[in-house]
Amino acid sequence: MPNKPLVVVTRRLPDPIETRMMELFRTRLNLDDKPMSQAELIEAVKEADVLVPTVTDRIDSAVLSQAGPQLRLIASFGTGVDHIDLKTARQRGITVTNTPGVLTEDTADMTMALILAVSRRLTEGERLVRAGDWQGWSPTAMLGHRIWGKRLGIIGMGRIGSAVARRAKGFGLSVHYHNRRRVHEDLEAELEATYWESLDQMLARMDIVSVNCPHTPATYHLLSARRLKLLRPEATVVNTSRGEVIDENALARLVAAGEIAGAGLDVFEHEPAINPKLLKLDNVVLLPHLGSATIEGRMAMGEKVIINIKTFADGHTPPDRVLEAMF
Ligand code: 8YV
Repeated sequence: MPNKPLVVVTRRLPDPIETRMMELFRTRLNLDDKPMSQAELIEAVKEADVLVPTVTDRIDSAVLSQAGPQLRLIASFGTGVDHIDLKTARQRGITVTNTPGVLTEDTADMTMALILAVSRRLTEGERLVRAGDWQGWSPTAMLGHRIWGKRLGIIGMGRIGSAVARRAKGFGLSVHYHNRRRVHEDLEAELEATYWESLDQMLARMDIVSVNCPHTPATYHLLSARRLKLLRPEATVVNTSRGEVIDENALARLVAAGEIAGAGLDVFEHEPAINPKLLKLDNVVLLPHLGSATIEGRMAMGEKVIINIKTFADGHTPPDRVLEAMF
């Protein structure tokens, strides 16, 4: 890897990050911020020493198989790596890094925001006011549900799941979780969290379910139609992870049928396309993948990308190297 590698950045990043990249590397920016097509990505990997993609790029085997031998690093801007074919990258000797840790708190905040928005009908109320349809306060109007004292089931007790649990305790929720592995007993004690080895059993008992696990082949449609049917009709579902973890069609169907009380979604199966069935539902809150969208978060993600590239270019193992076994 040359000391000043050719770095291709697929989307616009915060100005200070792009400027620093220009100082450190031979950097090719995407100033008009248009998502790159698969053909453009293939052109990029033929030349780049380092590719800096985001969640909007699909770095699949068709792209990677066209990469020139100079492509040594994919320094992704984001934590999830489901848009990158890790196996093919490994086979081709390409290192992959991500930006974990720096978007934990923001994503956990967004999870709580969705829980509150769905339970207390925030966006419905906002729509009413903006439409000029509010007739004034009434004792029985727009009643939602109290969250204090309810049960929250967290699917995926990693960094973000734990950060959600800490917040949830403050809101008086009792915390339950399902995870591939039970977390350390000290963490479980700190979070006062109840572990369910069986996801099915947990789902049937929760008031609110939050998806906080990564999307992998093992978690694709983890909330399948069958599992969603296990939820109680008062239950709500929020997702700040990846749309693919939930069978979106089944969710829309069950919410429409009143078999699930509502949902809060920041992520979708076919982003940016939104399932039209979801758009029709008042008790579903839809956000445009805002989980980590803070200025502070984006800056920290960019810093991590730079550190990963610089460390790698200097001949060392980058701090946020992604291994297939982690996902
Ligand atoms: C990021 C995310 O904005 O980091 C992730 O995994 O889902 C988002 O919050 C996006 O991935 C950036 O590429």
